[in-house]
Amino acid sequence: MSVNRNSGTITADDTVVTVSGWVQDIRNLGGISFVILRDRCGTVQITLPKKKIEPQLFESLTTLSRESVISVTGDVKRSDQTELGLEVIPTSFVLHSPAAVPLPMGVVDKVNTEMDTRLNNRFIDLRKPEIRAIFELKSLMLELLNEVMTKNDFSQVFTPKIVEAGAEGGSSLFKIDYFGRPAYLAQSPQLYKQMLMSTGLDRIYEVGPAFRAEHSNTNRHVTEFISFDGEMSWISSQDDVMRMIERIVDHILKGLRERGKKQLKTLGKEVNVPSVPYPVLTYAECLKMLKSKGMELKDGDDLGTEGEKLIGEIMSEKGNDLYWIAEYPESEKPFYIMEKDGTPYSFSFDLDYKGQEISSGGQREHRYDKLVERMKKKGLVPESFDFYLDAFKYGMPPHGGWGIGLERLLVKMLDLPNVREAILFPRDLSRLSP
Ligand code: AMO
Repeated sequence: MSVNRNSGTITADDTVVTVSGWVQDIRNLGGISFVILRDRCGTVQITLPKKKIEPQLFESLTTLSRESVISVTGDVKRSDQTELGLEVIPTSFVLHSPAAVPLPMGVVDKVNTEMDTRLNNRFIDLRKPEIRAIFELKSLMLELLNEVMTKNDFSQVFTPKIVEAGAEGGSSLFKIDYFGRPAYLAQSPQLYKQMLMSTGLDRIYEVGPAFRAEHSNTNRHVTEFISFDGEMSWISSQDDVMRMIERIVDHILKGLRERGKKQLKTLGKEVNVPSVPYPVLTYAECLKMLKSKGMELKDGDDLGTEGEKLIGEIMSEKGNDLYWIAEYPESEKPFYIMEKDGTPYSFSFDLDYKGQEISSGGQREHRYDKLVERMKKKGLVPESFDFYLDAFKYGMPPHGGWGIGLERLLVKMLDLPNVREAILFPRDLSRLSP
């Protein structure tokens, strides 16, 4: 009787095993041939000494196309030549699915395949252990996130992704036809998470897709990403929200470092865990820092990608990977952010990680009249937001919250060059398939 084993989990105590996987490679050396079989756990060598194997079996196994899916049953033998110290001498095999020739791209070839080719053939790209490791870490990240949110008394919620009004500016809305009425794909759960603050669900979080019609192709923007949003009531200031985010990010980074060791090793990466609290820069300080580096911005200007990068460099020289940029001009921030009365600034923040914004948030305007005033100031028509504004008319606690781009957090942590690396099937200006 054979036992089923994953390729990396065969032990010297096994005598007869069945291993299943993809044919990664076949080497024919005359008197002896090798089939390298790969699965989720690693690779195993199937060794075929020509004289000792039944000719039909030898012929069928050694002429398989690469990436075909098979199960092999055979005897486990010790071997000094393999990483595992073991090999399998086959007695039978089943071909589940032959792979067509040629492959659209290689799995183990040492050539650097273009990102477009990789994404066009993502099912093959994901057969590479170092690519799969990214998604195993993303899954671990979710586990850690749920853990830390539960520990801090947050309830997980799900809000609609088909909506009547957008919260983050008109230009990035995707319009859809909802039974003849115009509707949009949600850019963020912003309006709903705030409405929930009026219900007594004091602390909520959501992990879900967010849609943005981004009109440019950059390495940090996609049109669909996973947004990790939180909202909390009864805050005294935006500082309460910032401390909460630090607790969450710290738990995630530490957890990934501890529990993601195997995947990090596969990727050849280490996770640096900065100490909390993270340093705070105000927007005004950032302008001065940029000026000292020759980048002249006017008060009220967006820091932009270049500005963010430059500040990232300055902070990294000081050993700070993660840092806050707080008190943005209110003109730069959406209507729902609270103004810092008597100044042109706001109670807002961004969390930047190695020169890239990974989160933004702040204290919200919970006073109905002020909120309506701010909407008008931003050129919005308050009547279009009645469903939202109603929640502010009948008792709304002071509150604040954040949105974290989950993929941006992951790629920055792993120093990956593109947000698409952390998305299985990315969507962007030019990509709608696969
Ligand atoms: P914001 O628009 O800054 O804020 O988005 C929050 C975070 O989401 C990520 N992000 C993106 N990631 C990939 N591709 C994109 N096109 C993209 N756009 C945004 C970023 C960003 O920091 N409602 C507010 C949050 C709040 O105040 O609670 C919001 O959505 O990491």
